[in-house]
Amino acid sequence: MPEKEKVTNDLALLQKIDREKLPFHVAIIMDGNGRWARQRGLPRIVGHKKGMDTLKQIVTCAHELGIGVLSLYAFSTENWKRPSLEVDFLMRLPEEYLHKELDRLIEKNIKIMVAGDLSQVPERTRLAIEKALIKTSGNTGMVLNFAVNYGGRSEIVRACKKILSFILEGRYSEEDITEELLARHLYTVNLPDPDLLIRSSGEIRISNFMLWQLAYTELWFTKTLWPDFSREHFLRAILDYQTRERRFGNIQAKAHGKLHIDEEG
Ligand code: V0D
Repeated sequence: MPEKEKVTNDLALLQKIDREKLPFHVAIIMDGNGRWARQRGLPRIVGHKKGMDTLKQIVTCAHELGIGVLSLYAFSTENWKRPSLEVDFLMRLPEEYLHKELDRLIEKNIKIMVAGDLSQVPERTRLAIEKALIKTSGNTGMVLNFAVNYGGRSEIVRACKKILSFILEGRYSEEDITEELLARHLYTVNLPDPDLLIRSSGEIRISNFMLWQLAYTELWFTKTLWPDFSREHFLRAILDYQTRERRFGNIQAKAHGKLHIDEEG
């Protein structure tokens, strides 16, 4: 599609969006980078690189819209099983991203957070991320939450162990163990649960991402691979979210449109 047409398309969608009903927290599984590359006979790392360009576009779009939290699944605990060259390449991406983007993020008052176990990521990567966490810790605008070496089940196990250690120290008792307490020991501590989860590349599953937090989240799937994902898809996901009635386990509303699969793309 020519650039001009794309922009008019974006504008038409943008005008339809109700600024009063924006999802506060949007989570994204940025899937399909490897497949995008393979379809073009290119090495998988080229797909990841292209995926980073998409990421930058979506961060800008989310910030302009006034999204409160953007959570991104960047690297799962399972991703270590990939070929070591690919893992090495992926582990260089946080540094590359931050080298180019950190000043821009700071200008926009964006706060970076990380969900996941950084103790196992290479030191250079960890130091680059920690520097960004410190530099943006006082920012009060959009939260950019990167899941790195993250697994939903292991996050819950970790929370249980933390709570147990507090109990053994006599700081909590059994009655203190509630859903709210457990939630406060997850990586997402003070963040509200995601309102909308987007997954690209046609896989219709959660893949161990934010298991606890996604309990009542609206789900939106597209067959589009992450490198081809655009502002237009992001806006369409938000528009679709705005047509849904959220029930949070209540009964009054009609059961419709809970799970959406993008038709084309
Ligand atoms: C590859 C497409 C940004 C999906 C986006 C650790 C997969 C590009 C980061 C990043 C990756 C992480 C932490 C942080 C700042 C940036 C990133 C990984 C992969 C794997 F504090 N993009 N990105 N991290 N990709």
